[in-house]
Amino acid sequence: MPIKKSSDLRYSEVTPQSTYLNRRTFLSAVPLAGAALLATRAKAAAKLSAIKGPFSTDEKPTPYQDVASYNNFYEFGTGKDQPSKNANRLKTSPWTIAVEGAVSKPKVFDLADVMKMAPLEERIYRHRCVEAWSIVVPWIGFPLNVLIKAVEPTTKAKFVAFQSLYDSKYMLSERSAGIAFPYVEGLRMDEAMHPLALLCFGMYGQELPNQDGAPVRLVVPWKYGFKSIKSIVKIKFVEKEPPTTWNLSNSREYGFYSNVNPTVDHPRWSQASERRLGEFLKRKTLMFNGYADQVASLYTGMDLRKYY
Ligand SMILES: Nc1nc2c(c(=O)[nH]1)N[C@H]1C(S)=C(S)[C@@H](COP(=O)(O)O)O[C@H]1N2
Ligand SMILES: [Mo]
Repeated sequence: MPIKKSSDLRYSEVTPQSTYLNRRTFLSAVPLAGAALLATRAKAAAKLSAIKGPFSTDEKPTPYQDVASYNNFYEFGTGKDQPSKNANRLKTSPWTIAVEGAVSKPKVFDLADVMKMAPLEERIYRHRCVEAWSIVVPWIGFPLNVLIKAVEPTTKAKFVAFQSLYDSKYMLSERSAGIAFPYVEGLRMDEAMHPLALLCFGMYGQELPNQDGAPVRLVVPWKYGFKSIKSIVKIKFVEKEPPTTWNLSNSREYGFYSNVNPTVDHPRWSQASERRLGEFLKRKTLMFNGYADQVASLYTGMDLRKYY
């Protein structure tokens, strides 16, 4: 028997009409349900004020709608449209970040205390995914080095390892996502201390929406997007280069450094150009995503083909 394509199915065959009618009655009879939903949305969009920070590009920010609906956040789905549909399951408060390892002052911080460590800045950064799309986002946060200095790393701290929240109750299984969880990332100590590396709590004048990594994420603008780990719960200072999720998943395609580099192609596609979300024509990808003046010196003497 030929299998019907879903587009051939009429609505009445998918949902029995009685259910459909009941649902309509339910919705109109219980306006409070709608009000509660709106309240949740309003909370997710709480305002976050910030002073203007350094390093902002004068390029036009990508429309908020694109940045909040075209995402990579595999814990909530592997399709770009899925995180914005599923990440409302994430409970972002209370939230703590455990900072540990090679530091004199390890501590489990409440997010609110971290957010008070320095004035919040708005920084408009370019952000480029390894999949050759890019966005321009007015992020809100402060340099990651503020938090690092507060815990006083010891001489053994050569790298920083980051870990995202993972809860199998409402996130994808490793099997369905195709990557290992919890999501982990890492930076060399000098990269993490670089003033461009942002500990980020918001965007477009508001708290981060869950799909963009609420309540706290990294933004490392000279590296491919996957280094910018979302929904961070743990930061550990270590002596050796820590494992990173995409390198674990496919080490030939994704290295530890992952600096944006138009001259080193991904094994399956060119990295020479990119498509800015909301635009039609492709644009050239810039070395270190346009931040070479700031960060190139971190890599002098390194073969960036070998350390991709
Ligand atoms: N925890 C977690 N962090 C993550 C990811 C993820 O799947 N899980 N995806 C990464 C990738 S591949 C990209 S491109 C950026 C996307 O950030 P955005 O959705 O805010 O644009 O988040 C990065 N951080
Ligand atoms: Mo990405």
